[in-house]
Amino acid sequence: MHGHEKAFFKGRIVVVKTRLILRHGECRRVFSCRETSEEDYQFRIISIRINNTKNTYMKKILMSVAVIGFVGAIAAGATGAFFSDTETSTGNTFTAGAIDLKVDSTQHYNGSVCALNVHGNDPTTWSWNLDGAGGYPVKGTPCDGSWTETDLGGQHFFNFGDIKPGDLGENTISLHVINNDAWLKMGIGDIADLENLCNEPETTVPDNTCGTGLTDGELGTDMKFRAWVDDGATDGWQGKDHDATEGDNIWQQGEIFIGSQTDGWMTLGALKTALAATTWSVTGGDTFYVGMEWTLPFAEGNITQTDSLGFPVKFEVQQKRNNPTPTGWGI
Ligand SMILES: [Ca+2]
Ligand SMILES: [Ca+2]
Ligand SMILES: [Ca+2]
Ligand SMILES: [Ca+2]
Repeated sequence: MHGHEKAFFKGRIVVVKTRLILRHGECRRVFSCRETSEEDYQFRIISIRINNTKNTYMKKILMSVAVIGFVGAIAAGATGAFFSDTETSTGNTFTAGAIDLKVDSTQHYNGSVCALNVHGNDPTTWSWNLDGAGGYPVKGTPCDGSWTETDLGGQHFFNFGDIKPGDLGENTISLHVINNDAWLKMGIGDIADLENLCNEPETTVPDNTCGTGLTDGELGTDMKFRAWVDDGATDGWQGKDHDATEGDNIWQQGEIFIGSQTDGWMTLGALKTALAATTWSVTGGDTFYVGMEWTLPFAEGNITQTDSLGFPVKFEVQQKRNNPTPTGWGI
């Protein structure tokens, strides 16, 4: 212990439990150093020996300890290793559901069906599958009242230019709501019941309304229509595999006519009113069938010659969720 300054320190000055991080090269030999990483040293002050340089050397030591402590504090802050954890939920998205109505139609006329590609190989050709009752329509001639599921554009449910007393037709309309439960309404738009011109047989009847007004024609009163929910022998929609009379173009007992008529037959104007008062509930994904039948009875005569009856057929759906009492229909 020769040369130790005992006037200031009795025995050894021992500084323990002081852990400091220093950059490489700043290690002092008065400390025992242990390499902890490629660049840093972690060490512990083991002892400070004091020789005979008295206060000057003691100050250096204390200064050195102070500097070491300062550097160590910075180093500890820069390389802190707190326990931590991070959790991330990716791909959060709101996507609006769809209420998209698709419509298809199968048309019957005097017992013949407007069918796809019945004759020839053109997959886009629709024609009557057989001669109709009374020889009309003619088998193989074009027709346009049937189509597959689509948004409506230029399709016509009814597009006949030569109907006569005794004619009978029907369209089965399939409605597909993609892909949510919905309220559904069917509507008849503005009706144009036109006279067009009064030919000699009409004036002979006589037809006393031979003007150009929207109600001067007689088909609006003489033609009869009826419509029904074509849900088959079992109420509701089980699919054709389970209820073959669903969407079969035929009214069966138990299928409900629109309106209050026992046999369903009424004028187009009356059907329009009845449909306006009717709202259906449709389950998303189900196919909802409506049958709509028409006839110009034999009893009606010459007063309807050359007359025409024009009208839009409309469908509208509204979402069912959060909408228990649908209002604001556009049709
Ligand atoms: Ca008239
Ligand atoms: Ca059914
Ligand atoms: Ca049916
Ligand atoms: Ca007329």
